[in-house]
Order: sequence, then structure tokens, then C-alpha cells
Amino acid sequence: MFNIILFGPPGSGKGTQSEKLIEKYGLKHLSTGDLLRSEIASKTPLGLEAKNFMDKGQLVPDEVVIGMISSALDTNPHVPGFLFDGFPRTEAQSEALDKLLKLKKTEIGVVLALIVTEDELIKRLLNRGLTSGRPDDNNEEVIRARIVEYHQKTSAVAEYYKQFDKVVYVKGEGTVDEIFELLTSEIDQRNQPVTQ
Ligand code: B4P
Repeated sequence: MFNIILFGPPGSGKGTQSEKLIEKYGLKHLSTGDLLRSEIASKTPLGLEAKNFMDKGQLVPDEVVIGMISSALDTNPHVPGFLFDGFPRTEAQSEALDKLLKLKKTEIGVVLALIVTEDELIKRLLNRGLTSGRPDDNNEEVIRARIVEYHQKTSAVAEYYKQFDKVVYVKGEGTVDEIFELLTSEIDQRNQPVTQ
């Protein structure tokens, strides 16, 4: 099993690149943003709670997202690996994920961290807000709040995985295909098939 964390600030291309990576490697895509939006669309109690935080650009409480990931891991026992997109977003989520994976006798193979300037992030998200209908994308104040949350809480995730030598930084500006090439080259260097 080879598990990947795709890491980066909001708008850095995690969702965009995840779609291409799961197609190439057959990994199970776990996006906490998508899972939360689906709970909101179904108007579940969890979704209603999450919406209050997401609409303000704040992170949803750790216990909510950790519970969601835990059940997603349990319901997908036979996959070649997981691609975590937008999770973990705090040090507590990182520690919880490591424990959950250990129970399944597996671990994170690599953390791919996308680097994008703040001006570009804001431009991309405002642009997506024109068509996505996402309330957290069409207001610059909320987008800036998400970036502040990233610096205050999420950048610690890269520090956490650096102690295990698992973080690789990748330039997240350029065409989608150029960035995909950089990501796949890093994955292929670390996930060589075992030869007998
Ligand atoms: P997410 O759904 O994870 O969304 P995101 O980080 O905002 O965007 P992403 O990085 O995936 O978008 P992409 O660049 O692909 O989070 C939303 C909210 O959910 C959070 O704010 C939080 O409230 C909550 N949440 C989620 N996970 C959580 C967790 N673990 N803990 C607590 N709360 C959590 O796309 C952006 C735009 O850029 C697109 O329009 C795309 O087309 C464009 N783009 C992509 N690549 C490009 C390129 N190379 N060049 C130009 N444009 C590009």
C-alpha cells in the first residue's frame, strides 16, 4: 500500500491534481473538503455544524474530520493506497492519521507540498468562485481568512512530517500538466515496484 498526502494552501491545486493522480495510480481519493460539502448538501447534522465554520473560512473541528476519515478508511479495506487531499490540516489530525494507518499496518509514503504565491492563490479562488457556487470562494475576506488559518494551523503539518523525512516541495505554478509531471516523478522515485 502506498499512501500520499497532497498538501498546500487553499487554492494550491490539491483537488485539481488529485483527480489526475487517482486516475494514474488507482488510489482511493479522500478529500475532507468534498466529504464535508457532501454532508452539507445532504443537510446532515454533521454538515450543518461544518457549514458554520466553512462559510467563515475556518477549519472544521478536528474530531469531526478525524471521525470522517476513520470511517472512510474502514469502508475501503482493499485499495492499493489512499490519496489524502486537504487532510490532515492540523498537527492533531496528523497524529490521528498516523495512528489510524498504523492500526492498518501501513503509513504515509510521501507528503507532496505544493508551493504557490499568495497573490496567485487569491486569483485562482476568486476565479473559481465565479462558477463554483462555493460560498467560501466568492468573498475575498473569507479567502484571506482561509489563508490565515493555513499559516496558523496547517503549515504545522509539514513540520510534523519533516521529522520523518517525508516532505517533498513541488512548484505549484505552471500548467496543470507541468505540475502533474513534477508530482508523478516524485511519486515514481519513491514507489518503485518490488522486483523478485
Ligand atoms: P478544500 O475543499 O480542501 O479546498 P481548498 O483547499 O480550498 O482547495 P484546493 O487546494 O483543493 O483547490 P484547487 O487548488 O484544486 O477545503 C475547503 C474548506 O473545508 C476549508 O476551508 C475548511 O473549512 C474545510 N476543511 C476541509 N478539510 C478540512 C480538514 N481536514 N480540517 C478542517 N477543516 C477542513 O483549486 C483552486 C482553483 O485553482 C480551481 O479553480 C482550479 O481550477 C485552479 N487551478 C488549479 N491548478 C491550477 C494551475 N496550475 N493554474 C491555474 N489555476 C489552477
